[in-house]
Amino acid sequence: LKHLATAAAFVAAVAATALTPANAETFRLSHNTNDTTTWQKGAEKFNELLKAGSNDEMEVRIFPNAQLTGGDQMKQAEMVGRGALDFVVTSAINVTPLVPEMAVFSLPYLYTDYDDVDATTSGKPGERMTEILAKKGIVVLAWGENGFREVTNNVHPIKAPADLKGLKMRVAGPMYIDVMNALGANPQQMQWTETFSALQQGVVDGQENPIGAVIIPQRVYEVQKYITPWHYSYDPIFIGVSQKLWDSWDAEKQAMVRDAAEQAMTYQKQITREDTAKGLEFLKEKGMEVYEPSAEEIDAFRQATKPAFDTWAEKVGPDLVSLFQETISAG
Ligand code: X2X
Repeated sequence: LKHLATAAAFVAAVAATALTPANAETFRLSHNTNDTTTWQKGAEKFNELLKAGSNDEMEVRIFPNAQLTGGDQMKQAEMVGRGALDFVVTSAINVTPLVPEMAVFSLPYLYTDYDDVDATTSGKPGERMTEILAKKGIVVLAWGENGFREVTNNVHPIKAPADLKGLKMRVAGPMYIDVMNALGANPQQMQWTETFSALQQGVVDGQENPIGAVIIPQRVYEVQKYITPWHYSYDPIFIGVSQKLWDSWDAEKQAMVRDAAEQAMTYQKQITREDTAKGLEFLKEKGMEVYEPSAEEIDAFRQATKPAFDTWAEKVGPDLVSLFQETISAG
């Protein structure tokens, strides 16, 4: 009898602790930039809001630098799709090996400004992409911003396509290989986590990334001399959650999580745009040489990248490209 009573007390104690916040559920969130970027700040904001919205019963532990996939930035989305990872903050180009359609966002010179971008992420194109990702087990909770990707290098200012000829350029994903080839450069796909030292050691001459989200916080200016804000490709980010985890929550919890993600990405987009707006001045102070191309010069880049646009428009599907283009021109 004594043993039974002890066992019953033990069971009761276990049941009681299950109800206390000490047993808060901790989810894993992966992203592939370091812990100083606006991706990280967006993830931290999401965690704050998630904790507040769940009375501290839910939280995320953030893993920067794609630690959970050994630095492999492409693999994170696939892991979320399989339910092996809970949350991801990742960008469109990183998902293209799993979902080629994601390359539509970053087609060269698809967008001219933030209004174009916002019209697509908040409209039908964003919804369509969300449906496509859902087929791979990834629930898109909210869109945020990596940004317009600008080109940097250590050899000379880039003013025209000819200036890229033969430059060794680090790129993140397959579409950018075709774009760089169209420009006459010598592209090499490389993980972001390996890029800083590759630039430092001269393994590659240049790279392209957004100013506010990545170039400034990750101090690319320390290892690169020249930057040309040519706005050639836009890259969104998003917070995604595994469908498995999502389906385990009731509607109320889902709404709370989505709301936290939306607010976090609104904040992330805002700080990214602020940091980008003052970015070129900051980079000049840090010793970078900025070349701001004219409208004619931009047009030359657009013409030169057209073959890559056409190749990838075919890959992602002409209907999807039209949906984006129609939304942009309607805005
Ligand atoms: O790897 C990159 O260039 C980065 C950080 O922008 C992405 O993750 C796509």
